[in-house]
Amino acid sequence: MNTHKSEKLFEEAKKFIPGGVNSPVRAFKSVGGTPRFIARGNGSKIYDVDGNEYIDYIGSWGPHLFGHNPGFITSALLKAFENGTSFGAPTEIEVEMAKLISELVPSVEMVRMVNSGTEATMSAIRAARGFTEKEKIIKFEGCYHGHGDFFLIKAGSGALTFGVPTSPGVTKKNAADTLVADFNDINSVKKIIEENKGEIAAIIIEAIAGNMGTVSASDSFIKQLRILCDEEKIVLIFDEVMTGFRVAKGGAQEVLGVTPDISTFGKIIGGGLPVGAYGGKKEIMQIVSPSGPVYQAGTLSGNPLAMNAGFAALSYIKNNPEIYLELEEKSSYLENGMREAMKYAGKNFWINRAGSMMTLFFTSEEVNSYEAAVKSDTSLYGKFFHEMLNRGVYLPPAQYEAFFVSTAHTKEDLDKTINAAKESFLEL
Ligand code: KE4
Repeated sequence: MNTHKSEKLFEEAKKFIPGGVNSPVRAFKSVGGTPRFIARGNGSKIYDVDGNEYIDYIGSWGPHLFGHNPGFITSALLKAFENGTSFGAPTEIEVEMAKLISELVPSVEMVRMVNSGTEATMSAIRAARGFTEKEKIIKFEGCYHGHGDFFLIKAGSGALTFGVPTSPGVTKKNAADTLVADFNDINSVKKIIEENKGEIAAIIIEAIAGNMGTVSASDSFIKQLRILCDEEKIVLIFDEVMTGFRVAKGGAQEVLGVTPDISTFGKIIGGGLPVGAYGGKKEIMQIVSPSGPVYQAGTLSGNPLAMNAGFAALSYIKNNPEIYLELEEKSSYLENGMREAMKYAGKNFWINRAGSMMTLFFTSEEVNSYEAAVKSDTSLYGKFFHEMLNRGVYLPPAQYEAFFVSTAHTKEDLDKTINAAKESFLEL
């Protein structure tokens, strides 16, 4: 496969951009090789600068539920564009967007738009601290909530991939207020709460985690977590930046049947443009400026371009809820095909799937916790990744990520992927 132009661009990029990329996980560091510089995307495909075509399972790390450049989003964007890009003043589309999010996710009585998932989670924590007048938070090892200082403690995603789950630059004082529990282990949460009685403002969780790879909270764990938060007057925050509108129309909270106090969103709600949001109980959200004293602001928050793209995406979901049946059918077909491919090649790796997000862990043991996830053989993953890439299938360049099926993926794409996996497993 010719990657000459990508190689040249990567050398150039590294002179001016840290690691040559604007987000670490894109650099192929944990799998090695040259990251592909992408020229364009269309439907389920992306094309690199050397003209190579790939079936895309990253989908920009989650936003592209409908694949690249779906017509209904592109046309909404172009129409919005003619009226101007941003005014720094309220617009009607922001009201429509807030109402639609609230309609699709009933626990969200009030919502504030921001520009990234990180902004959403940071702001949700600040609101919870302001509302409870308590300072400490609990997160879970392996969960990733963006790059806010107090989240980069035993974090997942790229932080885990690069072996710096606790990042330099995060002060000890900042880290001291972030307590870390074990995912799916309710006793680890109870222990922390007992040791910090009356001091915990919020617990934030990816209820269906995607950033240690895909690992879902167990039914009993997440239900006990809800009870604990009620008993201890702790704000329960579901980070649905990845799972929101991905695993179901109502997100992880619909799948698990547990209602958080605040939810955070990103990715899909931007229709491919930069957006984040946090929202939940009115009594909590009212505390956010200017209705309350908790300050949070953003120049481009709720900008008309991102709002029109996001509104088109969420309206499509509202008017076509059957897409989740289609996504389930395609994703289970792919999962079963991958299992068949492994059997054919005499391999026995673990797959976790939640709707149209899934992860192939290079371990034979069940993965229902962070400890189990990190037993994966990341170098074997790297070999598999390149075998698939060379066969035109673009998976995440890191073991501790989820990959995504979109409505744009065709049966032909899935069959090609399964065949590529069969051949790739035989090379391991
Ligand atoms: P952003 O700030 O990257 O928009 O969102 C941060 C974030 C928050 N919460 C969850 C559950 C997330 O998955 C993310 C971001 N996800 C990663 C992929 N694992 C983004 C990809 C990247 O870092 O380049």
